[in-house]
Amino acid sequence: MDTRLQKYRGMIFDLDGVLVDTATYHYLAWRRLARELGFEFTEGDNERLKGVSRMRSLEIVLEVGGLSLSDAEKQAAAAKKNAWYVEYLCALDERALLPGAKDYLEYLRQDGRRIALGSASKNAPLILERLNIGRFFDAVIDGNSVGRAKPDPEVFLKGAGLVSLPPKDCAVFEDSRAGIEAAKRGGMFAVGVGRKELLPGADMYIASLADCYGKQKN
Ligand code: B16
Ligand code: MG
Repeated sequence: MDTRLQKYRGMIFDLDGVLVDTATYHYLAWRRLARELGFEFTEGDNERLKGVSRMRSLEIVLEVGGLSLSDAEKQAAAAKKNAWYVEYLCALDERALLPGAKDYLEYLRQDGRRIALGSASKNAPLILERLNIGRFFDAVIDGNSVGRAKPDPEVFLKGAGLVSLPPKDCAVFEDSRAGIEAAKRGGMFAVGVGRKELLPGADMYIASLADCYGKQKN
């Protein structure tokens, strides 16, 4: 087992990119919107949207297309994209869980750790239900419950508060730069899920939660 994680009593997980791969569905919906607006949106462009709120994502998409919309048009475009995204989410099931996610959550529960979700997504409750993993979480903080987006630490500080632990006793698992920055600003241990070059500033790096689980078993 990795001794660096053993001492944290609270584990806070980002959702998209850590527990589940929904980036593909976000991509399909943003690309559909871009095409309707008359431009192409590539998978490379989509990388810029990871961990970013829905409205900020729309601004990035519009920047790629060189378009500007009024506030009312932006609201309508974001709602349209979300309706398509939610439609795609209906195809989601446990197979979309990333390697090690369910095993590691099960291990942590049995070990008596407190577990929170800290996601920017307003669709987090639906995704947890589709993946059948809601029972693992003592607290769920998502895009519906925070006012300030990552890299503001609000989402993780609320998570620590809801599991009644000080930030220094919590480890955060994140796949986005903004999320790593939020965890550090909140005074937590930051585990980068992904490559060090893409996620500067984390305290340790893993390729997926399978790395933690494998080490826990040995
Ligand atoms: P929604 P996370 C984030 O989730 C996604 O990474 C990001 O691409 C998305 O724009 C954001 O949620 C908002 O999602 O439109 O469903 O509210 O990584 O913070 O779990
Ligand atoms: Mg993420």
